[in-house]
Amino acid sequence: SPKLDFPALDAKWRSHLQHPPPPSTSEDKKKFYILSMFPYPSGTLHMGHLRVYTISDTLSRFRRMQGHHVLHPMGWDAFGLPAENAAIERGVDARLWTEQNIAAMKRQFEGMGVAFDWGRELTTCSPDYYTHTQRLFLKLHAAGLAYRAESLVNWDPVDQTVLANEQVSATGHSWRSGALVEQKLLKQWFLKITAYQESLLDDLDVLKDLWPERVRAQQRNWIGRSRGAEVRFPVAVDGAAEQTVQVFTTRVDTLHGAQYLALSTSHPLVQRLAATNAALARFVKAAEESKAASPDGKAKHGFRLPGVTATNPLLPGAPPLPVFAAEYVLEGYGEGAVMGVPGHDVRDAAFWAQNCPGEGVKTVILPSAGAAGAEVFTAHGVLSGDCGEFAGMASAEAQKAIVDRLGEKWANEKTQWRLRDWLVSRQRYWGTPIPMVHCDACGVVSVKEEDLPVRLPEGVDIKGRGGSPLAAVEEWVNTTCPTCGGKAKRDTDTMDTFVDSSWYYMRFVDPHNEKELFSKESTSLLPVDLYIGGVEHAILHLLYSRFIAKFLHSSGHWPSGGGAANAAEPFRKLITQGMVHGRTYTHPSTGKFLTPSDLAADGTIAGTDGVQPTVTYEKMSKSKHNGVDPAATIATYGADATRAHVLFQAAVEDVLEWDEHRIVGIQRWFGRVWGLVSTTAAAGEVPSDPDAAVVAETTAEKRLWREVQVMLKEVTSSFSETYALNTVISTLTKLTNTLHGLKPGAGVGAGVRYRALETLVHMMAPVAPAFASECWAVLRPGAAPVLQRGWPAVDVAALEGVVEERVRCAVQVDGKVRLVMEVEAERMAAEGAAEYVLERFLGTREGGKWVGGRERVVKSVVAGGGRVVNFVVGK
Ligand code: ANZ
Ligand code: ZN
Repeated sequence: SPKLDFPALDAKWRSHLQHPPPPSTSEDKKKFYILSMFPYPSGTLHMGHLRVYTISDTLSRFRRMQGHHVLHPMGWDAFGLPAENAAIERGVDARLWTEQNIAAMKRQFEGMGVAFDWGRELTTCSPDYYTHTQRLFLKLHAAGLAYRAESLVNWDPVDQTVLANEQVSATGHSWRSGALVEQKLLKQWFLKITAYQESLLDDLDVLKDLWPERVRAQQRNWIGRSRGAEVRFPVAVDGAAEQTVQVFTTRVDTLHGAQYLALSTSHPLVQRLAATNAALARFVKAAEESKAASPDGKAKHGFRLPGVTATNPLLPGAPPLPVFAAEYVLEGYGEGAVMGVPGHDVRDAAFWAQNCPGEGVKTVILPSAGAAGAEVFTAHGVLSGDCGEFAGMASAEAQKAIVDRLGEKWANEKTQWRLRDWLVSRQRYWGTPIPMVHCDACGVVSVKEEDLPVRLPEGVDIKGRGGSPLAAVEEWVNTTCPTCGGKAKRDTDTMDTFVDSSWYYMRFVDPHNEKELFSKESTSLLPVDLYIGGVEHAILHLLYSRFIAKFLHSSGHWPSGGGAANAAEPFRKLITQGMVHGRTYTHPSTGKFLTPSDLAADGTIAGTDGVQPTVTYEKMSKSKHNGVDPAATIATYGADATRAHVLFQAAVEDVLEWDEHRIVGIQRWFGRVWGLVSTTAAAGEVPSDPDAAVVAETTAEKRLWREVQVMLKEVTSSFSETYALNTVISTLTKLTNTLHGLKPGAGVGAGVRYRALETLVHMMAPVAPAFASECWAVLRPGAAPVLQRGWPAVDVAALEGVVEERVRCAVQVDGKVRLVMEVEAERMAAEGAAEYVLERFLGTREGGKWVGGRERVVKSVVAGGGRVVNFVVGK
């Protein structure tokens, strides 16, 4: 058969593959919206991109063949730091830099054989897009969900500039000036994501079995609902009762065991006392400085507030409790105050042991009534006999009873959330301008919708500008107030790029709409049916998107919200693809990472006498010299083999260890398929009516056709339900081997064999579109291309049709029947049938008696189509 040049095949089929037929608009087609997270235009596609877009392209081709109206768009997450840094460091224009990168990456996409709906392309840094990001901001503002508040930023006192967290070193110094970074209060914009905290948490249930459990758990934690109580403790300073300190606790059932109060170093009481107590002031300062340092040991640092005591409101007559300032109490959570219960909380126990050594520990919760108390028993249980009227109550019951008993004055139930509002102001240049102006007379005023977009000024030299670079662009900053027409100034911050990406998947349904984010009618394409991307976005991007989707639903922009059962969730099914790790060579004794040129041709380390390098697979990085350029792999092996390799090497959610040598396995497979296709065509075996129903006559034909149907069913389910794409490849190679192994006299006629081969090519098409198209053109000259054909339907009759599963086999030893056994028919038709029967026979009493050991069999004969096997035994 003629040899195939795979890169040439890519080129031959490229234009056909890149322009899939436009989705038919017929009503009966079900839509399928498949989306892979859009990339940052860094300029080069890396292995992670190759992997994610291979998955989404394969699945979108499958869905198209299945007859869905497929939406598979692509865009660019194009605002953000790298362009800004290029502008600052190299003086290049951020927009130009971004546009060039986009053009380069588009060319690389073409080489990958992926088909996107380029007609829907969007770029977040384009005014066509960000005008609507600004519109979204105005809508949030009008709904009371965007507000300004003071918040701390990292401030570089030398460069006079705000720094992003990632620009502050581990020791708290500026990456540029080296100055110790200060915290400075700035008024900044927040989006009120907490208004949706309840549904963001509860609707995670809707996503059960659709999103990876790990991602749901991370979101649940991040939102962090804690049900508990607030309890108020009367506090006396130097014997004078003066105020109450409120704590938040999830375990009010342990109140009898409270032995101290602990306050955060920024608690008003601590701050007040520190003003007149130098030692306390030093403790507070040290605690603030150690914030950046490692949290180990921090849990135990405490400072007893002299002369301060607290009374347990439940036990007014009991001895008063000491009060501490403590590092482990967080200022931003609950009340910034904790009731310490050493008997039932691990951190409290450690703190108590360090700060009040030798003092006893109260145990007030027992594992069960009458049981002995355990050391630091943290679970729920039963209240001990020391708990007065509550003794014997279960924790949950006691929590209610104690809050009731304390009454409104001393306690109330309280649900606490960990989620904080979303700080979206960035003191940066390359982002969506915040569409607000500041007027001395009117205050903060929103830009009128009809005046959008607030254009980002371009051609600005932002080199060396501190703070918000936009603040220095005077002709841009100075404007008129939309309300009074007087002089006003624009807000000079830009939005967090996560705002841009929080709604892009909705823009794709109506990307050219100039008037609104998207029309109501176009939302029938929502939600995204399948979203594929990196697990690093498990929290922020996915949570922000869920928030914005819920907002746009409740504000009437997405009226259906995807139907009642969907709860306005933007991404129905989520696949988080694993990372691609590179083959990494290290010197076994020095630990140095080796470059390819450090290795000799035989794989040992060059310049040594045969020292073997250590080989591991690790995250690709320049310093490890283990990066692989997908474009180079594609140029060598072709896009299809590269795609099949990517899919075959690991399950989609697992780490993929990139070992290019293994592509030969895929090449060999393709070669076999090509051999089958070309010999079939050459032998003139193409039936006159290739679409006629398959009629399998012989048992061998029935068996083969049935196997094809079993595989078709499996592959279909892998493409549409389980997403086990690596098993698709192994199933298809298995079928290839079956077809390859068919012997001329095995009872399978040309007709059935042809149809089996054709089904194989069909199933390969989503994975290897160019190669399958070529095979199809050979098998069916003149017919419509395979990618435009429907997905084959499973021949249910063949699947369920009776093919003998088990046959009775007479086992002879030296010509005498010694046992009749039931064996699997399929095994008897395959190679190794005699070994299979012998194995089974030796496991029986007769086998032991008449043969004994395997080594005694000198010859075996399978006869009667597997119904008789004779073993000749040596003397
Ligand atoms: C007494 C107690 C006894 C607690 C016990 C736990 C176990 P979650 O579940 O994360 O919401 N806490 C409250 N505010 C705090 C703060 N600002 N900084 C550090 N810790 C704080 O945690 C709630 C629990 O964390 C609260 O319940 C409180 O300790 C502590 F056997 O109160 B607990
Ligand atoms: Zn005004």
